[in-house]
Amino acid sequence: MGAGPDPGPGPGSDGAPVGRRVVLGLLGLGALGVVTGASVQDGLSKLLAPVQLRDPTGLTSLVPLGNTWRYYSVTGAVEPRDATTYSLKVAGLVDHPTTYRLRDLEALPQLSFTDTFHCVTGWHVPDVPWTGVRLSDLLDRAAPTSKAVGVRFHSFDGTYSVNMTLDQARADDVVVALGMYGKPVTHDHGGPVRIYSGSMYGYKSTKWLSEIEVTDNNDPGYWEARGYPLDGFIGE
Ligand SMILES: Nc1nc2c(c(=O)[nH]1)N[C@H]1C(S)=C(S)[C@@H](COP(=O)(O)O)O[C@H]1N2
Ligand SMILES: [Mo]
Repeated sequence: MGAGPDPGPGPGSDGAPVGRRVVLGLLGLGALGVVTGASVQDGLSKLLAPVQLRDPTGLTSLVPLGNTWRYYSVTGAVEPRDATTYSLKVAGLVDHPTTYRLRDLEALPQLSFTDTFHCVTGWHVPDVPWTGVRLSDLLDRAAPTSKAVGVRFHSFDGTYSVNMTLDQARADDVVVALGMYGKPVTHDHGGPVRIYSGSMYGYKSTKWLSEIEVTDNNDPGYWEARGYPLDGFIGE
């Protein structure tokens, strides 16, 4: 796979849809990455993030970046938060609403496991080690009321949100992740705290997590309102 010649004149050449032109251009960039090494590929995958956002068809997933991360954000620059500025609210239909600082979350029992990350647009990253607090532990501590049926995750990017049913949110492989690859979750990956849901596609894993709101509904979140399935289970 490489920066092959343009398919040439023909009906598709002038009238090619924008998406196809973008992909052809990116194939050239991908070949450059293969020649010049992984660090260039990392840089490229960051550069490609905004392109991906304008690519609802997922065609840019065909770009030969290998099994590597794409950094996604539906907003522009997100202001970083750290141990002094970060907090996570667990609120809504609960008996014990709580606000956790980073050190509070770090003091809770941590779960570690390794899993393959799947974006619904086709790329995946094998063997990602995660560490975090089981969401079910935080929900137990908050004590949802009898009217609670859903959970809405909010992001301090101010825009992104995700729904899970309360039952889905209580699954063993849904973590409030503090660590990734044995280190704190980086800002680009949604740190200092993001969700990771092992059974679901990446869009269910809210980055820059600011609030876990227990609700009486399962209203769609950001991508769920834009056509991604409300139940984001991998393979369905
Ligand atoms: N706040 C926020 N969280 C988000 C997204 C986003 O755009 N904003 N994108 C989602 C999607 S579609 C995927 S595949 C993963 C990508 O995670 P990464 O950026 O760490 O690679 O984040 C998910 N969480
Ligand atoms: Mo995704």
